[in-house]
Parts: sequence; structure tokens; C-alpha cells
Amino acid sequence: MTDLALWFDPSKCLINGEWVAPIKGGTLPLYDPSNGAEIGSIARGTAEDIDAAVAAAEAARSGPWGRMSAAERGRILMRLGRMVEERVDDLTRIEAIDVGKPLKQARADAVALARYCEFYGGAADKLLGETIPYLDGYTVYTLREPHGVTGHIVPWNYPMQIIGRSVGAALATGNTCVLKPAEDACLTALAFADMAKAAGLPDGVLNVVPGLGAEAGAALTAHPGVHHISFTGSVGTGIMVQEAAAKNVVPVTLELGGKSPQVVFGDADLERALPFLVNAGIQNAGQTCSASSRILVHRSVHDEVLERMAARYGALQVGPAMADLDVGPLISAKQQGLVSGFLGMAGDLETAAQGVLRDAPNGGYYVRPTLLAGVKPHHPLAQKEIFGPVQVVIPFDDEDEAVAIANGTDYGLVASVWTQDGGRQMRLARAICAGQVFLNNYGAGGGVELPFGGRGKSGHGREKGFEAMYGFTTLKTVAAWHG
Ligand code: TXE
Repeated sequence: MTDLALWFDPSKCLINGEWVAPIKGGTLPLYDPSNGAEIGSIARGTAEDIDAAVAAAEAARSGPWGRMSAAERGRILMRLGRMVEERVDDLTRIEAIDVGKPLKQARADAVALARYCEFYGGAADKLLGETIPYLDGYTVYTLREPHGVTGHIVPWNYPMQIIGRSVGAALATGNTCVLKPAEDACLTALAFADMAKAAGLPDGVLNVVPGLGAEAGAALTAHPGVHHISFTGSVGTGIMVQEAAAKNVVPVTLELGGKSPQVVFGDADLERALPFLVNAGIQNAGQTCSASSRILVHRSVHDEVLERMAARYGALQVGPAMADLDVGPLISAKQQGLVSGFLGMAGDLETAAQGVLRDAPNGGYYVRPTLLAGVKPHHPLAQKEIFGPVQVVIPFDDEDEAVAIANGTDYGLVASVWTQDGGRQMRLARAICAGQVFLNNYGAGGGVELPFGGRGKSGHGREKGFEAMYGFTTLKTVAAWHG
């Protein structure tokens, strides 16, 4: 039996600073993706619990939080960041078991959560308004004010990082929060909220209601008392979230994943590029919104890149999270089924290489990392988000064709370009349709400072960095006539 050693009860919600059982008393089973075993249960919150959480978040706006200086809000966040740092080992263990993340990757998420608290804590009192030159006799200035009650719907792939970027920016700007973590991975959300209480966040400012998307999630997005929704997840659910929010005329930030390309030209520094080419596809078993699932390679180096990527794939080891190998299991039997279904569509595509299973327990949700070659740009495997450790390699002949293929999906989240030619770097950075473009790297270390978000079906709005704080505020213009 996996020992989670939790210091809180995951069958409860955290509402108004209290651990409370869901009003209807429901629970959902909790599985360990590394072996498929049922290891406990979590709260199955419903619309009734969301009502209570929204009421608590609304009340908290007029409590000490509403009157607190931005500097003091920032201090609480920074204190919280230090507490997260002190408990990195606990958070790492919990996330590794709950999500099936290899330990090193789970640890990186916990460290990132601390860093988000530090960044947004430091930024809280640095969000400035403007004065606007206007007619004689007027002084005009702008105020950035919190939306009010913000709803946060978080997926299971990077719970800590996504909570850090979304809840961190919302709190820094003075909002209150209702967080609905994913039913497949809610433990670190509860742990974080418990720590926030200990760090001095007033009751009701951060409420967590675990539960199913169709129940707690849908209730949160449709709730008339919510003033902003932040959602990360699938395109289909994102559309439902936006429709629900539209009925209340509420702004939404949507981050809906992608089909992100890396474009490799003949003059690329392959020695540097190769680890990025592969890691960007297999990190977190490919369950990453900004995973690079398409590798576009100039024909002059296509065979060499394919061969060298295949060698790396062949050496990838797949196994339980606690073994801390290259790749862990997928999150759920459902996700394993989805990814296996995609691999079933490979037909006569060439499987260039696959990773190997090592001591992977029966019942775990494993999929061998798979590198596919000879893929046409319009093949479904080169178009659809697979969300598993699968990459396709596509050749191209010139720059225009590379851009056309890179931009030839419904998505536009991130992209990278590998070339030593400075002019080409600048041209492609502009021509590629994406929220982030990396030149001779991929992901830039995931910096919390870097605005992140998509175009097209990858969503809209920006998270991370200072930019996210604009999204969590509404602008008021004050025009004073003084003669
Ligand atoms: O996503 P959902 P799923 C993509 C990825 C994956 C696919 C399915 O391609 O294979 O989505 O994953 C909540 N109202 N991404 O089914 O349904 C749900 O409880 C409100 C990409 O897990 O979008 C969870 O908290 N909320 C992505 C969250 O939405 C609802 C990360 C995500 O679940 C809801 C995850 C509803 N009606 C999956 N239904 C990324 N961009 O990184 C569900 N939810």
C-alpha cells in the first residue's frame, strides 16, 4: 500500500479556512498511476460546495484582505513561498505518487511553486497605474483593481506549477480564489491551501473544492458570483467554460495545450539541440501543454537528426515514479487509452524507436515513448494533441515550407527554431504563430517571469510574468476636474 503520509484529509474541502466534508458527503477514489492501485479517496465536491466556497470568497473581499496593502499581500505570498520550499520533499513525494511523476520532475514543480510565490509576492506592490495627459483643468489616472472572486480550474499534468501561476497572480493583485483541482490530482492543491492558511492568508481568500469537472467544475464556471475564470485543460472543456462564463459576461483566460513544433535547419548546432528535441516531447510523459510533439527537420540533416533522436529514444527508461527514471506512467487509464488509440493510428508510419519499460508494475498506466518518422504534415498524428510521449519527425525543404508546416495546425502555443543564421532567427520569430518562440533552446527553463499563453485553439490571455497580473485586474480611469 502506498503511504501518502498526508497531514490533511483529502476527503474534505477547504472552505473559509475550515476543512469541511462535501455537503452531499461524496468521495471519489484516488489511484496511484504507477501501479493502478486504489490508495484512498478524495472529496467529491458539488454545486452546493461551490456555492459555499464562492460565498466565503465574496465575504473575504470585504474582510482584512480587502483592506490589506499590496506590500502586506506580497509578504504573505513570500512567506508562503518559503513554507513551500521547506516542504519541497513532502510535496515532491505526494505529487510523484498522485500524478506518477518521476521524483526529479515532481521536485522541479514544487520548486517552481515556491518561485511563483516569491515572484508574485515581490511583484504585488509594483503594479502601477498611469497618469494620462489630458485637457487643461483635468488630472486623469488609472487604477488597477482586482476582479473580485476568481475561479481557477486546474488540470492534472502540472498542478503545482499551474496553481502557482494562476492563484499566485490572482492573490498578488488582491483577488479571492475558488480553486477546483483536477479529480485525478488534487492533493498538492489541498496541501498548498493548507500552507497558505498557515502563512497568514485570511480565511476565505483561497478555497479549494475537489470534484468532478462536470459537477464542481461546471458549477464554478457558471456561478454568477464569480468575476473571472482561469482554465487550463482541453479545447472541448475550454469551449464549455467560455460559454458558461459568457452567460455571466465574465472574462476568461484559457490555456488549452498545443502541437508545438521545433524547427531544425541544416546549420543547427545539433549537439546542443538533441537533448531539447527529445526532452521537450517526453518530459512528464508528454503530458505537457507546451510539449514539442512535432520535429520539423531540414532534409539536409533529416536522416542524421532522426538517427540521433532514435538513439536517445532507445535509451529512455520508463517505470514507476519512485524509481525516478526518464518517463513515468500516464495519469490515468483513460489517458493511457487515449494515447494508445493515437498510436493505433500510426498505420504504416515508420516507428523509428521506442523507450523501454523497466520494472513497471502491472496495472500502471504506461506507454512506451515512441518516435515516428515519415509523417506527412496533415496526418492526424501531426495535427492532434496526443498528450503522451509521442513525437513525429517531418522533413522540409526550405524556410517558407518550414513556416507553413509550423503554422499548419489549429494550435499556437510555443515553438522553437534551431539555426545559427541570425536573419533567419528573426524572420521565423515573427512568422511563427505562437505565444512563445525559442531561438536555439526550448522552454527557456520554464521561467515564471515569461508571459505564456496561446493563439488559435491554444487559447487566449497570458499567464506567468507580470502580464498575468494585468489579466487578473480590471482598469479604472479616474478623471478629476479641478479647474
Ligand atoms: O481534460 P479536461 P482531461 C488535454 C489533453 C488531454 C485532454 C483530456 O489533450 O488528453 O485534454 O484531458 C475540469 N466545466 N489537456 O479530460 O476535461 C476537470 O475537472 C468545468 C491539456 O483531463 O479539460 C479538470 O480540472 N471544468 C491540458 C480540468 O477541467 C471542467 C491539461 C481539465 O480537464 C469541466 C489537461 C466542465 N464541464 C488536459 N469538465 C493543458 N493545456 O495542459 C472538466 N473540467
